[in-house]
Amino acid sequence: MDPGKCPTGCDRIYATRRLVKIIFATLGNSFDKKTRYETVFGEDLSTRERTFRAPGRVNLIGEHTDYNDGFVMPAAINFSTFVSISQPFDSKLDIFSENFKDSVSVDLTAGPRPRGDWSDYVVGVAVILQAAGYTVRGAKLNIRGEVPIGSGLSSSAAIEVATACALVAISDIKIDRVELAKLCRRAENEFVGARVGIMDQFVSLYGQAKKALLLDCRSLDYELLPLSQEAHLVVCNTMVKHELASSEYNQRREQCEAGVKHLAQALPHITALRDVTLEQLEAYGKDLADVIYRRCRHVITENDRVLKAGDALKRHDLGEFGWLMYESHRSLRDDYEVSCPELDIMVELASRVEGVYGARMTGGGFGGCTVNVVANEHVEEFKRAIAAVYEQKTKLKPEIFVCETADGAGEVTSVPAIQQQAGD
Ligand code: GAF
Repeated sequence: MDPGKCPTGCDRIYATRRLVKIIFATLGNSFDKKTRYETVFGEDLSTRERTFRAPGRVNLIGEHTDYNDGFVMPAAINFSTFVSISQPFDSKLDIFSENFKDSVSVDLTAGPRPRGDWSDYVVGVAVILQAAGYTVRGAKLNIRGEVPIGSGLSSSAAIEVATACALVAISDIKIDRVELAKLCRRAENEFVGARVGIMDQFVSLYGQAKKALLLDCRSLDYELLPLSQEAHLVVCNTMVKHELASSEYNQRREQCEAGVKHLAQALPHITALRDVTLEQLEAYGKDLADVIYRRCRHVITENDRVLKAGDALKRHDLGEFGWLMYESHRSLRDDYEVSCPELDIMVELASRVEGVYGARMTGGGFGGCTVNVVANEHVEEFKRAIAAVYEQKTKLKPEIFVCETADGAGEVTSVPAIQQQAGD
């Protein structure tokens, strides 16, 4: 279709839209309080757009192990990001975020640079696809995210993966899901500047409803394990926002690398903490600084817990699974030091409620959510008890919701109405 012609012959309306488009283009990026990109960029593309959805995740166990080549066990959840994309028309990406009521326009041929805001997750994916040798066509993208931001439920992977699915579809790129997960992680590592592992992008692409995904982050072999029907996953948002891209996360990675470097003097075959046993740490880690020793101990013991948790799920042993969750939290709090007082309070309160098998912080830490495994018949009581006492102790009103698991990313026919969120 000729982009200068009105498809329905309504020339006056179309001319007006073109004028609006020119005015907005002149105003640059200050398009506050618009609702969708067609009102911003002046062209109604609703009849020829396609929509892609990618879910956030809750991590059941296996925290800060993915970037140590270790094991994780997340599940995809029914909070997603939706990217609606138009047919390609030139080398520009015109992006509108419904959440931020903000628009960004970049020329893909001009080597876009990070802006330090939400758009980096979108532009970064396009830039990295190009860097990997794929030809990305220009497009208009409308983005709506339901995953609460900064809550440890991986809104970042959801936006990256939904964007990647949309861009490869309209650019006719043939690529498998493993490669897509790796490129999305690379976008976050190299463009956004957070040195995250592969867990979130992988589960956003490979998750399945009613299943936990046990992933070996080195080989990327995975198993989908059925979740018990006797209990629900309940997520409690402390309402303390984490700063994942903050120096703390990257510092933990450096500390793990320092541990590997030291241990490799005695164990030359190791390339990651995944290769080290607790006995080896005890034998060869005596000269490590205490803080590095504890970081290593968390990763080594957490890997072991994930594998045990996988076995427990297979045996339908929720008691053992829950105990491993508490142990994981303790290790994240004391050895890895990525918890915060609010997360600790939330876990402590949960441990006292009848019918709770286990509870722990989920995600990168420093705020965000806990995940709780609660017997079906005790869920309502759990929600009531936690909400009241947590608010009393912290003066923060928590968001508590029963978490439905979901399938991984794919194309959808429409964007659902905004659902209740677990945060902002
Ligand atoms: C964040 C990161 F994105 C993941 O890769 C993972 O490291 C997690 O923190 C901690 O387990 O979600």
